[in-house]
Amino acid sequence: MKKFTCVQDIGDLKIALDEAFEIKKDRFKYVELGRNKTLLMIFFNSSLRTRLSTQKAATNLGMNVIVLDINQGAWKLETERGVIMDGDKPEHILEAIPVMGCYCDIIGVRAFAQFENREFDYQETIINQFIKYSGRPVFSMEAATRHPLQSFADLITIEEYKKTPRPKVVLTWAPHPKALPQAVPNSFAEWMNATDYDFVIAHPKGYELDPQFVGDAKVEYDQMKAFEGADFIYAKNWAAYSGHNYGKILSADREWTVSERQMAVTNNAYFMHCLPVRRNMIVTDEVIESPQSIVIPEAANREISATVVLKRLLEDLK
Ligand code: AN0
Ligand code: CP
Repeated sequence: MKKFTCVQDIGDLKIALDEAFEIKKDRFKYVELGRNKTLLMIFFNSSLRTRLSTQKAATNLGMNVIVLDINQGAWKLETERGVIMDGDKPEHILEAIPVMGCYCDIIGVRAFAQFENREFDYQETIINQFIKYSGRPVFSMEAATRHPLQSFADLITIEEYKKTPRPKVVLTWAPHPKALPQAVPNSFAEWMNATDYDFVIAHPKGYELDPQFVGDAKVEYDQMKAFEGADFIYAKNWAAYSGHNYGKILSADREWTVSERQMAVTNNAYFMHCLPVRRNMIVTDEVIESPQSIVIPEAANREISATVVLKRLLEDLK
């Protein structure tokens, strides 16, 4: 594997899952693979799980790790070409990226959507510059439109907990006080559409995701109807995608907060969320603390998805 930014990069999901379960049984099996190799993790945004699980994954493979928080101690980076740099940004990303490439073998990048310009975000301008100019294999630690390490961990988790070969999986929008990117729901939809699960997306009108991610999924505006008979509920907030509403909050309707009322009509569904989660906005205390909540094993699987991805990138290093 030369890069990891979307579901296509991982190839056959069955093979990827087999590899994940092999690594879960013995996470140090490939500890020799990363000897004297360096992972550089670049964060433009905050993180708890991605930072810790990816660093752990790298050490499982015997790698050295360097972490840089761009907003804490690095020079502020200009990202647009052609700008006269007389403002507050002392360095251009077009120098910074190849320099970063000099000090490592693999680069992970976290760069969220900025919600200023949909085209800039949806063209994946930042991570694509890393791919183009770093000279290193690059993987996404959540970019503007996708969070594939999360979706891979979600898939592993569903495979571990499912009781039928073709479970009903519902991605539901839930309210949140701040505008959040579409990366997690886009990516989750992309990965679910690559399986043969029964996949439904529920959200209020106006929250339609980019059709390229919705694919053939069923879209439901009635949350209770979507939840009927569900085996997995995957909650997430996102801001509007469409047109002039891009990046806006259109609803704060707490009727959409996942509670025992909606869970009661499911097939005793498991509750999932990528975390961090705002309790009693996205999900009630009762549901997230219930035995059906699998948010912690889901987070634990981030180490597994990251180990598989780094292993594959290491195997393809020249
Ligand atoms: C981020 C998001 O919604 O994309 C990261 C989730 C993994 N969440 C927040 O910023 C709260
Ligand atoms: N789920 C996830 O990516 O969490 P962090 O933002 O804490 O890394």
